[in-house]
Amino acid sequence: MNIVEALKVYFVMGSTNCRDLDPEKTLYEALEGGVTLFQFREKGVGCLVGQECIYLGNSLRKLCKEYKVPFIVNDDIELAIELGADGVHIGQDDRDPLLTRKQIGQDKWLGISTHSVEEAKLAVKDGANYIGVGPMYLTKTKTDAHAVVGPELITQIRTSGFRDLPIVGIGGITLDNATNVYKAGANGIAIISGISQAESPKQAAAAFRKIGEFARF
Ligand code: 3NM
Repeated sequence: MNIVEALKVYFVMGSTNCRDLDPEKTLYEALEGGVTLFQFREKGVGCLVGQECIYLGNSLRKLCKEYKVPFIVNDDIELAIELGADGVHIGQDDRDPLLTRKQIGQDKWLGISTHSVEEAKLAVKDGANYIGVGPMYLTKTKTDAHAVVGPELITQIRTSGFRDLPIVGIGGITLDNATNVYKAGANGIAIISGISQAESPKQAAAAFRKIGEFARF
């Protein structure tokens, strides 16, 4: 699958992000609703570790395969390889991008979180296939989130010579503000709580997808 198409509605989730539904059911609903990419991000207080994490990861990976939706793992290269992931996403402080590329190989997608034009430039130099830019808006999900950068930063990156770079906005994205992120120049939106905490993850995912089909830069 083309990465630009895949980024359109990028669902990010781990077991601690889910409320009423279990993670498998939440992802199932999100896939039914039309998310185009999934990132397994098993982080935070009470997250699964070891075999339990691998077990859940395998189950989520299988679900994505059924829906032909690419599967990305956050941060953990060994887990990504174990699960046969389509790519890895790393933050600024997580790990060395060049080493990560070496470990995952040329065929897998490498995503890097960025919070400034400088970080975006560096990520491209380090071989990122796409960058995450955030936080777009205030988020309660990531406790150590960077200060809000807003959709304007995406426009700034685009106009700094990165017209064709695959970019996804992340952080505090809701059905009310998602259009702004696409309009600023993003190829897609990455969402945790807007889908995982929704009363109906399926309906929320479908609504984000609908916005993604119509919003244009
Ligand atoms: N990364 P929600 S913000 C995982 O700014 C993550 O890089 C961010 O969760 C960044 O959609 C964020 O619930 C949390 O706001 C996104």
